[in-house]
Amino acid sequence: GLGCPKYKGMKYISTQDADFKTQLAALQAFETAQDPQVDAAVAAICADVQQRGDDAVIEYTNRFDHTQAQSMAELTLSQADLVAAFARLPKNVQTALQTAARRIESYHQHQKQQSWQYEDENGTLLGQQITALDRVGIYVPGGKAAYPSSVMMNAMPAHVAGVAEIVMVVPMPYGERNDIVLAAAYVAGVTQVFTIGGAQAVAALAYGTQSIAQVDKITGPGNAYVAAAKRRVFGVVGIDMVAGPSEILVIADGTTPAKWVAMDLFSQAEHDEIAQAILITTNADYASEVEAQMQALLAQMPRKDIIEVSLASRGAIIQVRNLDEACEIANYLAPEHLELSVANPQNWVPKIRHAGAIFMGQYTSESLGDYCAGPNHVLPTSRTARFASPLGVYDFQKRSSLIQVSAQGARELGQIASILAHGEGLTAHARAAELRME
Ligand code: HSO
Ligand code: ZN
Repeated sequence: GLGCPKYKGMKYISTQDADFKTQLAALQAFETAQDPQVDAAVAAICADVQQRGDDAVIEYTNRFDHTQAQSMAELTLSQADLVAAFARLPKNVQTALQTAARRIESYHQHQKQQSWQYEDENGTLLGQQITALDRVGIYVPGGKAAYPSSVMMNAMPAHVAGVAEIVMVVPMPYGERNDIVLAAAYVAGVTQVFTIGGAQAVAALAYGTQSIAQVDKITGPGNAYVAAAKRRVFGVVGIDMVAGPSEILVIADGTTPAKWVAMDLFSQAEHDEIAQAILITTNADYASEVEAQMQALLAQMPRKDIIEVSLASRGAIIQVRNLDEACEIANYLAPEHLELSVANPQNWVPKIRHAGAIFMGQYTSESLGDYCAGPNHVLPTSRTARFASPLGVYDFQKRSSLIQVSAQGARELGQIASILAHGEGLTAHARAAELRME
């Protein structure tokens, strides 16, 4: 209102509080309710696209994205369009994109799984063959939420896995194109682009249309409609995780300049009003310093309104007695991003079991990981780091089991299989094994 945002502060809790556990549990709560109206709308769109293909996609695109396309060709970009978008960018942006792409690529090269085989004692060959998916779809949101960095983070692991066709869909409301997004697609190896979005784009990728060949998996963030559509088509195609709001947890021992930590908390809070930023510290004076810095810095932030709501509603400062306690809380919260902003992070990292990405030491701002350090920024949120991992090359590879039984193996394994098959009353199974023993 008056141009001077009031810093409302974060919740302050301590492991010494009698109701600490309740307070900690309350931090995780956020509105996840799936809207039945969204679901119903998405169901109708998916069914329509499945039935009418291109015509339905064009109609929904014109209606929701305010375009006047007559054919899918008008909603299709060529490789030349991507190259042209890249060429229009300032030199420093081109170089930054290329350098980031190269770093992300080399990191992901390390994730490639290899096929393997071994021979057992009766001469049977056993193994696992790794293959890349043939064709994947990458959803990129339109408008303000279109992050070129996310284009690279989704496309690059597919590219490194060896996926032959990487199809990007990105809505272009009013036909406005985002050059950095298209340039990021270019440097990350995207092979085809359709300027469509929403549930209709997800359905088109999942079922295929006259102009869009069906994909095998769809990844990438999107709004409630996109998330609902991905859930709906799961099973027809693979999907990645359905991501929640961004989270950062900073464990600080007071050795990192308070201003740096304050800005790191802001950096994730600025994503969303329901993003979560938490500071855990052993040092109460330091906590006050970080708060004073946040208070001083907030007014300069263009997204101060978002930051303020995020910090006031979901943020917290947690006072702990020691770093062991801090690590326990981190494991319980299983944050998307964890900064170990402490003097000897290597001593503490073995104690962390649940976190999407761990940023070690005072120079490692989480934001470097968002853009160019190398690891993926698509990470498990909402405590799913207890069982899930960053998006990676392995999400675009699959495994086939290999079995080649020798004559001796057929006799030895046949005996076992025959007994178990008869036990299940499956005579053909038993006979198939027995025939090879004779
Ligand atoms: N921190 C976000 C990714 C991102 N940040 C994109 C900036 N641009 C993922 O949680
Ligand atoms: Zn970010």
